[in-house]
Amino acid sequence: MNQDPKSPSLTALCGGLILLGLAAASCGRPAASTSSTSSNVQALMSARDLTEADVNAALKTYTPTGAIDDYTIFASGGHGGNVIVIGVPSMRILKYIAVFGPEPWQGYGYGDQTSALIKSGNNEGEDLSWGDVHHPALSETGGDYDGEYLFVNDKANARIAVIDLKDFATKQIVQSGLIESDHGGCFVTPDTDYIFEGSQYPAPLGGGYAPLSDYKEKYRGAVIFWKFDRSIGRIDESRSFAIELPPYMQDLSDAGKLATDGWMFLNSFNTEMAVGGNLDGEPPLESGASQNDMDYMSIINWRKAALVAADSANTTMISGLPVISIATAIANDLIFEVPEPKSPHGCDVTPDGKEIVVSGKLDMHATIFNWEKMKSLIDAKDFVGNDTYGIPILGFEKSIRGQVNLGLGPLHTQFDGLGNAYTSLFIESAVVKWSLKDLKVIEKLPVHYNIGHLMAAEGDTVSPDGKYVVAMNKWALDRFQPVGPLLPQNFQLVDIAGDNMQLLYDMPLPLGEPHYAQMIKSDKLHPENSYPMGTDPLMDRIDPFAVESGKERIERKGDGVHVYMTAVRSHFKPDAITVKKGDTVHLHLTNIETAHDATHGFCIGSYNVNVSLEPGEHSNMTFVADRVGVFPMYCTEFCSALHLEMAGYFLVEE
Ligand code: CUK
Ligand code: CUA
Repeated sequence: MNQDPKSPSLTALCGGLILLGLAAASCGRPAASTSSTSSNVQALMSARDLTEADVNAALKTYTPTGAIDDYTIFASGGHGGNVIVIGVPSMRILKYIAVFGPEPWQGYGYGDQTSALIKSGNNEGEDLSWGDVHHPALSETGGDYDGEYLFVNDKANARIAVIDLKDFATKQIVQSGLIESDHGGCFVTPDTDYIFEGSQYPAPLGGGYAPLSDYKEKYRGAVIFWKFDRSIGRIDESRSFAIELPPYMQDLSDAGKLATDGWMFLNSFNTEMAVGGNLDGEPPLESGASQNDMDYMSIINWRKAALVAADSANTTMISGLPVISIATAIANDLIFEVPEPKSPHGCDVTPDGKEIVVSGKLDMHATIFNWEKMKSLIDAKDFVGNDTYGIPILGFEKSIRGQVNLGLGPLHTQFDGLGNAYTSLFIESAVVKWSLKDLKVIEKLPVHYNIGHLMAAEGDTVSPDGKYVVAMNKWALDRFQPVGPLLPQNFQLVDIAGDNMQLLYDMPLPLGEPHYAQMIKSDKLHPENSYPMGTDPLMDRIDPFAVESGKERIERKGDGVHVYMTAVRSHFKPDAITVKKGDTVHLHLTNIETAHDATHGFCIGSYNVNVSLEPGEHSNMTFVADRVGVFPMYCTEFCSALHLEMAGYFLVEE
């Protein structure tokens, strides 16, 4: 239970309740009885063993029925391969956005279009059905979230997905084949010209075999700059490029903004270039990779690199991408390195773009790199040496403004726009607030437990909102009732508006590990209520097989039986379909509803046919009727009073 000596008095709390009651009356709900509120609250508090701080937290998060959350979180679903949409401060889950794997309840990965989408991010011939989402990035205009698009990476398979926030649906998955895993992505440039995807574990670029003994010669990292074409809402692979990197393990990156616009910063660990081999008496990878006191942050001039890449004489095509070699990058002053303390993880550019905060898992400090200092070293070609691959190295002491001792296991940093920074302490299980002005620690708040990332409201923009931080904790021991050996993840909502950080709410998240999230003002999001009739959401166009009301039919053609169907409350038309064994069946189904939320599902049991259609949406399903029988087909959404009657038969005769 919270015991916060600074919590407001009960009188003030009741004042808050009265205000809530009055506000409620204006939206049609009964006003709280002011005379008895105080004693009612007292009774509730003692019955539930709540402190004043608890009630205070409850008042700050409780969101009455019909009220909308001020902020919306887009959180990675980790190895669930999806994105979770959450309201703040209520912490109510609003949606799962299917991305890298099938989501049966949305019919995602079952119809022709979304099945092809999942497979489209696959250059190696394996049918991937999952992804490991780490870093969602909202599209930006002028360094602020604009609410139009969301990008996420799949670390395991080195893929990037584009989600349109017009309908909260995945539109595109790209995989270059250049790299085998990614982690430094997604991060966007301030106007979303490019989406970065930095590799994590080095491998031969473009695939292929090389023994670990050839690691330093043949293994490489890379950062891919995917060109985003906002006019079509898709990545333009033909205008994307990459830069080859040394075989360090690249980690997080961030785009410069304002003062650092045009540059990017990319951490690395394992500059030792250890490769493991513990069964053969070699040091295990993790200790081999933790020998050096310093690793390197790469400093990359992406804007100039885009110009260099535009001339094909400067690049080599690998896996369909023009790649700038390390040597060409050095020759064109595109890449520099600066030492950074031991096994760094987080890399966060301050809102004014003037500094980069880096923290190392094995170092208790945050290091504040100063752009003015680094830029003058770069301009003066004042280097302390070169790495194994010839990349110029800036002096550490000359590049930093200072360091601040934060505690054990500092990982990621966010900002409130008031000159404060908030850093997650993984080992210490705390959020530490510190001042960017004087690099002094202000306050620590314990969290439960093992916090990875944290996110602040509009926290990655040029103008963070402050107000809230969410601690994304990986362990949830003793926070919720036990549900077996595996507990949920724990998102903890923290109020940062006052002088002291106040823990408001624990939210269990029973899904794959959500690494990162971004939090945007809800009023920046303008999703649509329905689709233009017959829309294929993936292509953003009227599907050529879209079916109009009155034009339903069954046609036998050279490539099989085409069934043109509509769905509307409460029937499918046609509702009886007979085909012959061995027929290829093409079901073309349009939901001809126009009302918001009037969704219909469609399934044929035993044939693995399952789609979900929002109003106006069209889907195509292709399958072979290879089994004789009578197969009920029905609507899977309780859409109307006669929902159970929204059914029919799919018959396969000999
Ligand atoms: S990472 Cu998971 S806690 Cu992939 Cu951004 Cu740091
Ligand atoms: Cu349509 Cu139930």
